[in-house]
Order: sequence, then C-alpha cells, then structure tokens
Amino acid sequence: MNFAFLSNNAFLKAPPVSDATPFAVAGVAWDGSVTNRPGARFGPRAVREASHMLCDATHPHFDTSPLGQLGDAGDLALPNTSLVAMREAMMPLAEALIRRHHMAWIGGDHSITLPLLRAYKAWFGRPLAVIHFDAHCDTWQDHFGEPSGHGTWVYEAIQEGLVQRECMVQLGIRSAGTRDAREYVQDQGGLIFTARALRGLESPGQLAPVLRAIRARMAAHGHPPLYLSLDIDCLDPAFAPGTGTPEPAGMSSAQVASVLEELADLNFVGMDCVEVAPAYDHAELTSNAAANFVWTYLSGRVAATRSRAA
Ligand SMILES: [Mn+2]
Repeated sequence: MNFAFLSNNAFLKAPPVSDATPFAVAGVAWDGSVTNRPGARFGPRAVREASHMLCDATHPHFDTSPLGQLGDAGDLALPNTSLVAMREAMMPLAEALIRRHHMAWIGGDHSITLPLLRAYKAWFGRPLAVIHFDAHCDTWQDHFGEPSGHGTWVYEAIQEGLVQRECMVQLGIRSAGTRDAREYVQDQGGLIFTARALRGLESPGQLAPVLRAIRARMAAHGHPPLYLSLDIDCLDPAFAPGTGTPEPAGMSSAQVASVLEELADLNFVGMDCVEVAPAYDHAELTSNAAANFVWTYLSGRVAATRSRAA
C-alpha cells in the first residue's frame, strides 16, 4: 500500500529511523475526519519539504541541532476512509515507535491525537499533561452526527482518562461554540488562554504571567509526562492560511515560538503538529510555520537532554 500523497522525502533530510536516532518524525497522512476543507493528508509531505530550508538545522535559540539524533519513520501505512479502522491500524504502529523514539507526529487532521494519547497512556501507565494550541476547543460531544472526529478528541481524552484534567492547557481558542464546549477544559479543572486573552502578549517578557501559570500547574502535579498538540490553525490565517478551518484574530508565529522556546525545559514526551492543508496555502507560509515549530520543539528536546546530562 503506497498512496500517492505519502511522503518520499524526510524531515530535515534526516536518515531513516534506527537505534541511533532517539528522536523521530512520522507522518500521519489522514484527513478523513475534517469538517470543512479537506487536504491535511498532504500535510506531512509539505511540512517535510518546507523543513529542507532549515539546512543544518542549528536552532538559533537553543544553539543545537536535532540532526545526528533524528530519524524519519516515513508516513504510517493506514486505511484511507474509516476513522475506526485508521485508529485501530495506527495503535500498534504508534506504540512501536513510541517505545523506541521520542516522537514528533505530523498530521493529518486532529483526529489522530486521540489514538496517539491512548498509546502514550499505555506506554507511561498514567494520564498525560497536554499543552494544546488551537483555534478550536475540540471538546464537542457530537461531530455533525458522528461520535468522533477532529473536533472531539479533547472531550474524549478527558472522558477516557488519557489526560490529567488539571494539566490540560489550551492556548489560542477563539472559534464559534457554545460556552459549555468553549470552557469545558476549564470546567474540568484545566487552563484556557483564549486568543483574546493572549492579544498583545508576544515576547517572553509579555507572556511571563502565562508561562508562570503553566509552569506552576505542571509543578503542582509533579510534572506529569507532557504532550504537545499543535493545531496550526492556532495561528492567525495571515500566518497560516493553509488549513481546513481558518479562524481570524489568532496567534502570531512569534507568539507560539515564544511559548515553545520558554517552556522547552518542561517534561515533554512527544508532540504532534496537525491540520496543515497545503492546497489552501500561499507561498508555503503554513508548511514553513509548521516545519519551524516541529524543529523548535525537537531542538528544545535536544537542548533539555544536553543540560540534564551536563
Ligand atoms: Mn483547530
């Protein structure tokens, strides 16, 4: 099975995954659960392509490069139409990679995060903390007549006990939605920083109260294994037009970068970057932003490992 949209390039031109690559990237080229514009199945290929501009991949903030420790596992071979069949097929593939590598997953639509969290919970034997960037709360309990989709995973993950509720943190939320959906995470004990609450806070200094609150929350709960789920539509469409459900008045690339860089020492165990739909992109803005965030995350992990060893 080899669909035309699967990638034949590699993130940062990294070699294939092996025992010599503690970090790995894998694509999940699935977009069968989108509610508006389809096309995120082409995300992995576009994000990898964009990553090639990063050359030696030495990150200017961390002064380190993931290259040398990073492998690319390619795109997971998955069924193409059924959400249930996709998730079933994905679990053993994800588990095998999680056991051997610190993973960055490139979507695909956001429905891939639920099976990933199931795999992480099984591996760690405990619920995870999650930092979730998104324009959408993804706490809807009905997906246009279906029980599950790309806008339900937060609700499902909390209901299933995959997430430690107090350590569920959302940033950038701003889409239409009723109060019970929009504020569900907060009602469950978690933290929400809406796009409106984050307006004008872009530098590390401006974001200090937000960063402090997130750190305090993780510390208060003993720093559970922390997962980053980054929906590229957290960004304003000016920064990321190439996505299925764009929402104006969103975050800036610099704002997201500040958060990722400043929190890089937290106990991250994996990440995904989802919802890049290249057909709606302009000048590769969106895939460049996604590649940059995945690279920043991986560079931060390498830097954190280095400082722990020192
Ligand atoms: Mn979204």
